[in-house]
Amino acid sequence: MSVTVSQYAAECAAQGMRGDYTRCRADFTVPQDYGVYSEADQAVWRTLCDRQTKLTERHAHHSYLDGVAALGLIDRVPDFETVSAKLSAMTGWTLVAVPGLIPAEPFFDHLANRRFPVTNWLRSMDELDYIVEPDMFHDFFGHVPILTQPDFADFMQRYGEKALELIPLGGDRMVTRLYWYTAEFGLIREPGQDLKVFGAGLMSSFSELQFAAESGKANRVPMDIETIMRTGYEIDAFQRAYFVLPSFEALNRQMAESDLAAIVRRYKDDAPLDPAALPARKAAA
Ligand code: HBI
Ligand code: FE
Repeated sequence: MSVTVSQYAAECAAQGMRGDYTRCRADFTVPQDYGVYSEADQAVWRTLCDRQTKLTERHAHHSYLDGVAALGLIDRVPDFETVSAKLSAMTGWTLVAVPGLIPAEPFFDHLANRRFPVTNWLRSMDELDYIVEPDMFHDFFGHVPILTQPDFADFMQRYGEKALELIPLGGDRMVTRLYWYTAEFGLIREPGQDLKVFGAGLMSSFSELQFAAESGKANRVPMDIETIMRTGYEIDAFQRAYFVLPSFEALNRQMAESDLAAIVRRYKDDAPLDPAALPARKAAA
């Protein structure tokens, strides 16, 4: 039984969350209402993009950079409808505006239908380096450009579909880990290529992007879906493991070939694996 908008709106207000959930539709979306963005918002957007692109140009997978170029999102706060028209022509994905984090079930349902929820408010100038709740910069600058990459676009839809199947089996924590270590903190090293970043949590973080891409102290582990689903994580520190894909296609293949329901049934009550203890020595050559 998923939570109603009014129940969720009351919970979010009680927790002091930034978004206004009182105007949500039943699927937790709201109109973007571009007119609400002030010149201060536009200045924050430009400041964040100018600073972050200096890093993404160096460390982002080329498909992210191609997506930025194709969607054009740097100089002004993006208009979601305009971007959706371009994005849907490329991989069938569109954007929906939300007031912030929404319940898991509608979130996964949006992904299963190639709709990516993007938060409609932007952090303020004195929150540039870190913000507790994902804002429009994290969701848009971090998550959207890579949705132009066809294999990853397929993965995100398949992930949404699978998540809806696995939650009733008690797989909510394991499903969230799969999102965390790919869509949020994923790395990729294709044969003969340098290590590159595609995860949105890295793409939108000034400090962690450099750490994950450059530091000798980062624990980089070959991507394995079962291990990912069993491995815990923390939300307010640098990750103690980053999983490295050999290709986006390999992620889809593992998703298609793995019996995720069996993995959930087998490990759902186990203590999470410690990411710091994962063997990096096998890390992709
Ligand atoms: N809601 N708007 C929004 N964005 C998210 O990334 C998000 C969410 N709700 C749930 C959720 N993520 C998690 O369940 C995923 O990280 C798996
Ligand atoms: Fe995110």
